[in-house]
Amino acid sequence: MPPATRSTFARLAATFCLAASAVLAGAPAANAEPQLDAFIRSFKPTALKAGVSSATYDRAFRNVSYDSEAIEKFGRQLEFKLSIANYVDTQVSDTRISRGQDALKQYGPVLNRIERQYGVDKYSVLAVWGMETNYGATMGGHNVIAAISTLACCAHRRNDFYRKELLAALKILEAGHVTPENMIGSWAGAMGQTQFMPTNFNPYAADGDGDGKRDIWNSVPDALASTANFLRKHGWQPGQSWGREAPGGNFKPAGPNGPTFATTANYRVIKRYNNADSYALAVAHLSDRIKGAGPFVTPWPNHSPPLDEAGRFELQTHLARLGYDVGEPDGKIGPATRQAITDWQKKQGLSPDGYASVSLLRKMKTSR
Ligand SMILES: [Ca+2]
Repeated sequence: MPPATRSTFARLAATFCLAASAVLAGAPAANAEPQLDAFIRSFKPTALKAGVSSATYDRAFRNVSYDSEAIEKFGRQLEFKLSIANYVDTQVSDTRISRGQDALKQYGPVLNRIERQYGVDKYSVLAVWGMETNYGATMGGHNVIAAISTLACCAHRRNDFYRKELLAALKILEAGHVTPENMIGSWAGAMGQTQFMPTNFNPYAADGDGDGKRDIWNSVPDALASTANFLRKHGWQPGQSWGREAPGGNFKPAGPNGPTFATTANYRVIKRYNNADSYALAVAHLSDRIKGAGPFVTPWPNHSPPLDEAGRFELQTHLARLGYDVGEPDGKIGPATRQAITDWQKKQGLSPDGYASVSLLRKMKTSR
């Protein structure tokens, strides 16, 4: 998701909806559905005035119902202060590197064409795609119109922001780039393989396969071209790298004892996608790793590597044994497991970052 949304949401820790969702287990509040229906009726004149046809409007909302998960996540999103070392290590996993290399083979000619057209190297384009949606595998699964209209209507704040996004989303449907059913995205409305917010679509989405539509959901060439176009229009310098690990570099994200980096303007362009150094360094490092480079030469100081799947499963089993609610252990670190880790860390007087590391498991195994 592009910057403005992700960083702002991360700061929300609202009590609204938490109590309700705990009681109703995710069911919408009793009056939520009529509230959304009323909103959909009242918003129509605004959409028509903006050039959306009545037919498009009605079709967009035909199968839309209240998205209780969007409301719940809007209220619940917490900021886990994962260190940059932990974040980069977790995100630039061996799986993500090898999938990127597979995608490089599969889409080689397309990537080369996009590199020539936009001047953005193919490894960086692939790395953004890998970070945003695991190369198109995880777009979020929400109907974008449902999620955004629910937030525009019924979230406790930022309704105007979501009204603007809804209008932009309806215009995308009006232009016929995608059908309402295929307009899939995150709970917050970040759409398709590139996770563009609807207002980012018009300026930055591109037609990579030449069929006249900008389909960032179903067309990989369109998604890759859109990412390249986004980076280029935000100032990407063709022929330049993001930077490199260098002793005496200008960027020391883990202090003087960790790896240091000499970054270029392109590193700052990556941050336009998501304004966090952890994200930008993960994209930068992933691009290098897909290209065949090795890990950073200087290790992160006092850093324990993330757990593999078996370790994550074991960690969840221990948390359950200690009385924490992690659901059925599945080897995946979701919100419940992260919350349980954080609670356990607090109880132990450790820094509560929710990071599932090898050393965390070691400590937990010996605790009572
Ligand atoms: Ca297209």
